[in-house]
Amino acid sequence: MSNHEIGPHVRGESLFIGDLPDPPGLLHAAVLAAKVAHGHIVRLDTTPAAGLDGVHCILTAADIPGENQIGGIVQDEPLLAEGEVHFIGQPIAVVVAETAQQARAGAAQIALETDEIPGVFDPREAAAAGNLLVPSRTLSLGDVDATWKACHTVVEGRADSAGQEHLYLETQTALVIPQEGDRLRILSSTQAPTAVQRITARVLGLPMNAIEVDVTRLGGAFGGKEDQATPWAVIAALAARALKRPIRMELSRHEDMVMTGKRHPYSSDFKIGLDEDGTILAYEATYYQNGGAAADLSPAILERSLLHSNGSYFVPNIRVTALSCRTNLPPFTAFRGFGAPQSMFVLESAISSAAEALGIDRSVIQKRNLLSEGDTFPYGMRAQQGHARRAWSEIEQRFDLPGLQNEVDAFNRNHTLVKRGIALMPVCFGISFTSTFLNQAAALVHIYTDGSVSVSTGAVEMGQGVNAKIVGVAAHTLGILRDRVSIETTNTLRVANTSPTAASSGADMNGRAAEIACRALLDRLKAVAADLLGVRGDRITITGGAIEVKGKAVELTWEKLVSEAYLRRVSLSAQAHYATPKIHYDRETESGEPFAYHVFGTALVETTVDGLRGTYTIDRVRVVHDAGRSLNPLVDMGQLEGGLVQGIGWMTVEELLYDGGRNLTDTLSTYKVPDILSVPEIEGHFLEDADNPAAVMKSKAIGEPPLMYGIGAYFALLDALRAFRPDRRPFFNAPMTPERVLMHLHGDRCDEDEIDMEEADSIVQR
Ligand code: LUZ
Ligand code: MOS
Repeated sequence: MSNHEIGPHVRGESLFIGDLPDPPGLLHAAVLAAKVAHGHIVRLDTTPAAGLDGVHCILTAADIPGENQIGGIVQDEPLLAEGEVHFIGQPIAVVVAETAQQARAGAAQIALETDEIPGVFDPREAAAAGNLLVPSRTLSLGDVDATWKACHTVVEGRADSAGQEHLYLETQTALVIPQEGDRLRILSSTQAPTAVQRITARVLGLPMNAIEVDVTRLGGAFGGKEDQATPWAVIAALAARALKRPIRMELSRHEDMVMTGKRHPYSSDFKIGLDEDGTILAYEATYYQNGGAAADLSPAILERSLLHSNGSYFVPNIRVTALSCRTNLPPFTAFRGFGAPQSMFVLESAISSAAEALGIDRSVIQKRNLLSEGDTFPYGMRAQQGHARRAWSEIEQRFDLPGLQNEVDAFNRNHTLVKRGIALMPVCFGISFTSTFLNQAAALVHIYTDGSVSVSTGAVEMGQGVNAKIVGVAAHTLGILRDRVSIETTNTLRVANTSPTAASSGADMNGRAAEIACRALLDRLKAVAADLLGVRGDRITITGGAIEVKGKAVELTWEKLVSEAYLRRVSLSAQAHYATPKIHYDRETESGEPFAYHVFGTALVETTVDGLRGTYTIDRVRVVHDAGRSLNPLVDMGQLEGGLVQGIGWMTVEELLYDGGRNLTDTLSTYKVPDILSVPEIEGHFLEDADNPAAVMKSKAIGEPPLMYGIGAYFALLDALRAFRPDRRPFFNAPMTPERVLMHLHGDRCDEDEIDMEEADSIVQR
């Protein structure tokens, strides 16, 4: 079975790290984690655990041979706490035992005393106390201050969105096998093999060439394994080094939910100014990002929030400020969308408030302000394709919006206990890592003497289908059938210095690297064929494994050609590197061209709300999405559907709750994700004739953008709520749980307790 085959995968035959047979001598590691959100460690006595059955050793910060530091962007995060703890779930000690059960039992016996210090959990409180993870940043275009007085209507308000648990099916896990000497082989469920390699080397005090990281596949990641797979692999490596035994480290679901970071909650203020007709003249926002106890990827996520503050719209005067606030919660981290969903929710909230104030439909404002070709983004880049408007018009053409609106209005007139709502949600998402240097990838391609092909790249397969896409690119480029190509594990010995598979760009960049390597091989093979056939190389084409001269089939086959090339001592291996061209960004001036291109699309969301129970269904979502020339329409439709449903979950039923620093939703019985029964009818269409010159085989990235269509679910629900209670102002506090629906419809206040709308909101109208 190869790494990209769907049949065996859906039959459950794929091997994840947890499925691999135990190597001889295997031991298991478990961690003792902090039980208070902020405190001084006053006693840490491991002796009660040391004598337990099966326990081999207990490691603390004092046993780290290199640096006790796992921070990536900012070096502010110890692997194991020393002196102080900063969040519940922070690893303090590691117990290694014969079984995972014994290791956990050992951790429970360690005598730990912590003197609690007051913690901070609210990002606005942290900001007020000057507790930021990195300095705040402001992005601006035009002159906001000078524009307010020219506006017909100015609305201010507040919008909050909660965090989100990744809930990848496979929890964080690693298996480390000591090799000769100091060398370690690490099997890790990570999106970032090189980060695991680099941080392990740093913590163990070894050179990177002593560490091999191998990744076969992940059981889901969604950003949760971009930075946060690392500590578990490093902990296992630390134990493997200390004991010279293979070590497994696997978080239980509960440990994973308690200890690992999630999507950042944001609390934001907005101010929007418009003309009478709904044209947005000015927009201002401040985002308070709840960063948790260490920087992790928060600074990059905050940057992406700023770069998506204008959503799919042209906003001529804009000023947005983002603060990454340090709190005593597990460091929040990458999650599909990477800060863009949060800032797009704020703008959509502002648009809703403005629509309310102007007495027009929010879709009028949305449509009027959509980006056109050549419009400037707040960071100075220009919109290169008019696909924001194209996708919106295609929604209008395909789905008869006025007809749907009439149907919904009629339904709402005829029903008192149940109401329907609709909303449109345009998405514009920039493709490329915002840290320019990460936009590079590499591939290593071998053709074996039987004509079969082996491709290694830096891309990690996490269920998103990147291997299926790269097989397609390699087979197409070489002109052979897909079944001749296999994709190998992602391995730091074969492909070095990999960027994380993230930012939706895995197939884009690694596919391009594979394409370049395959072209080099093809050129060498064509030269051999030209010589064999006595024709010029440019007359030869290879398609589906058949060789043709000027379109006519010849005797020579792919297999014979490869074998002949080998006999002539022609290299059948190629390595290639790809660096996304042109992109640049200047953080001093907050301007540049950070993205290779943008992905566009629009969703039309329909919902029905039960006004007695507060429950609702998301009935149907129809999407027109720009996938460029899709590399693999089946995979892309899967990403569209999966991303959409994950976004709907974030906006509706997934409610991450904390009591101080304690996660109250740390089990599957208290944290609800959409199940198959709650999935709406989904109708996805890809824009036709949307070739993208800026990516591999004219495709577009797809991993993240569809998540943001889910934001439409929140506003469709608000639309239905307005049909029940036109007297109540909309509130912007996601997720829109059934409890919040009930509070809005029947509570004393028009919002629920956390936000005082009357104080937070103000409308100035001339
Ligand atoms: N990761 C990252 C990402 O390091 N930089 C990014 O810009 C990004 N964007 C989306 C998802 N992950
Ligand atoms: Mo990501 S949010 O790891 O692309």
